[in-house]
Amino acid sequence: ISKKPRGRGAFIVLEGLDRSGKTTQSQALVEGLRKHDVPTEFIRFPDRNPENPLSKAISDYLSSKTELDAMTAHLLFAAQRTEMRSSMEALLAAGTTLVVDRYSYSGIAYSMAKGLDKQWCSNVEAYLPKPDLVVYMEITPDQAALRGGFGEERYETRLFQEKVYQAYQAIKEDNWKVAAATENPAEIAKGLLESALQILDQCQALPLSRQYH
Ligand code: FDM
Repeated sequence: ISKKPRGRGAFIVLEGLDRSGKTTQSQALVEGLRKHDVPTEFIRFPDRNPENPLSKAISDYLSSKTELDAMTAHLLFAAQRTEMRSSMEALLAAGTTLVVDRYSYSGIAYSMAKGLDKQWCSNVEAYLPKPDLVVYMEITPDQAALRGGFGEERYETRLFQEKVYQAYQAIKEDNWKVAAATENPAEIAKGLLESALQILDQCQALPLSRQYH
């Protein structure tokens, strides 16, 4: 069996409001890439494995079992990414592509929605690896609300989702790929797979860079 030798994997992040279809699309992308013989792993933030103390602290906070100051909560989510950094970098270096459901941008957008300063929020993320591709699943809070009622978690209110939406608008970078979340899911998946394969080709020659540094 002859396979094209590959360099490093691509670091691909999906972002967007709750109900934007990120999780469905991340999973479709993982499958699509694997069908193209691209070794791919799926990661999501926050991780909620109850065996891991950071994950458990985040889960408890999201389900309102615990309360935390907004800055402390921000640091906690960022701590989980920091904790994952070396294993993510090792996978990428070994040629594995990572499809990541939420990353620093969720951290920043959800904290800005609570009134925290964009710069302070970004500083905490500065030394983490920068994605090669960020896909933003664009959906308005109105459209998201049409997809059904909210769950029980801390951020699942209409007012808060409005603020998160505004925050995403404020942090969106020019090189993000914006996908209209209300389009046909199969069409979105096709577009994302094309972008991912393209970025995979381009990033081979480039070192991984840092978020805001
Ligand atoms: N969230 C997620 C944050 O507030 N900060 C972060 O850094 C991350 C990664 O956690 F409401 C929020 C976003 C969302 C909640 O996410 C859990 P999922 O995708 O619903 O599991």
